[in-house]
Amino acid sequence: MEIIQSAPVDPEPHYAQMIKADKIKTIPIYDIDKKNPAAVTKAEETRIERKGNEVHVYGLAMRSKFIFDAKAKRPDVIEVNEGDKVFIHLTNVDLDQDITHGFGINKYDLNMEVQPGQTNTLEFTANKAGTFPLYCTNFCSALHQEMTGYLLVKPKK
Ligand SMILES: [Cu+2]
Repeated sequence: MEIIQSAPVDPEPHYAQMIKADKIKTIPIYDIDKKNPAAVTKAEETRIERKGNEVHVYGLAMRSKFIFDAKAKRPDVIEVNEGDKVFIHLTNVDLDQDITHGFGINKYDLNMEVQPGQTNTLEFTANKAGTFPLYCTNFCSALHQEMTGYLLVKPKK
């Protein structure tokens, strides 16, 4: 076979190949990992909890938004203080086999994947004050680029 064009586009899965359909044996739907104590399955369960200088975010990733705290005025915003230790527990409630979400904060050099049904945790210290956009880093649907939010880090006085 002749390769017509090849380009690196990682991590977005734009490469395509042809294969006979009967060769593919897939798992059509995954389950939510309910054994993970940080898992949340509904918007009502999302929340941001402070314990001293630790902030735990129990959020959802779904096409095409993040919900960190459904009760907040801006459910897609995480607000912390400079110096806080931040734990972002994100559950992907899109259960179709090919809907992997990502979570990235560019200025903090952070990125993680969250597979369908998985709860994954990202831990970091908010050592830079400011407003930082966050976004889904895996192509998940036509509205993928709408899957965004903000990390707000209040400066120390
Ligand atoms: Cu996504």
